[in-house]
Amino acid sequence: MIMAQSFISWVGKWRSSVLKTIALYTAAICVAFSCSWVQAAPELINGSFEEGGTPSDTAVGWTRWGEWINRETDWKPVRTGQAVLGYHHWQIPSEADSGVWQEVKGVKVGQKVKFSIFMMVDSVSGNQARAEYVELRLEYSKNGWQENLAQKRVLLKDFPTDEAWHAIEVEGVASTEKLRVVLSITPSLDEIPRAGAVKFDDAKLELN
Ligand SMILES: [Ca+2]
Repeated sequence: MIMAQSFISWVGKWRSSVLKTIALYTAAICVAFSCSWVQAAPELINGSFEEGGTPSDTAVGWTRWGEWINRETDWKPVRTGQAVLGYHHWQIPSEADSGVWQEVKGVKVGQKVKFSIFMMVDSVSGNQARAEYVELRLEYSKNGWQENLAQKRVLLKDFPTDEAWHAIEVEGVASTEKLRVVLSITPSLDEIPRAGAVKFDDAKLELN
């Protein structure tokens, strides 16, 4: 009888120590992997443009349109890694815009969404024109059409040309579970020659 009781008590202690160990390991894994399954949130693919597509001047995960918005691996400075997205304003032949976009799935309706990217703008001489503006947009699809959820237009005329990276961003509240983040650049519409590059790096999506 005494033996049976001490056996039951031993089993009880063993179980509680096993449970403690499991709890400890779970906590450790949670810390190591930032509880990613708890906070599972969509992230942008290839936000630093490091992974080249085919051709290699495209960036994996990003669809581009228009002229001269290329993934560049020999432009300096980069903000992180080896690659940036570069807009060749001096080579733009028309007034059409250029840009890239990416679809994001798994957003919750009502969630606040922030799309940001770092930008660096070249200075130009007096008889040359910088690109007109950069626009960040959050879009959603409705009946097969793209609609704007939010947009931020940044005029480049007075933007700092201090060879520093500056974050620009757009925020909105999701009305659908699928969004499109869009980076669009509009060239100068002036008569004087287009000049100056615009560089982009480290696109990021934040949700809360
Ligand atoms: Ca990069």
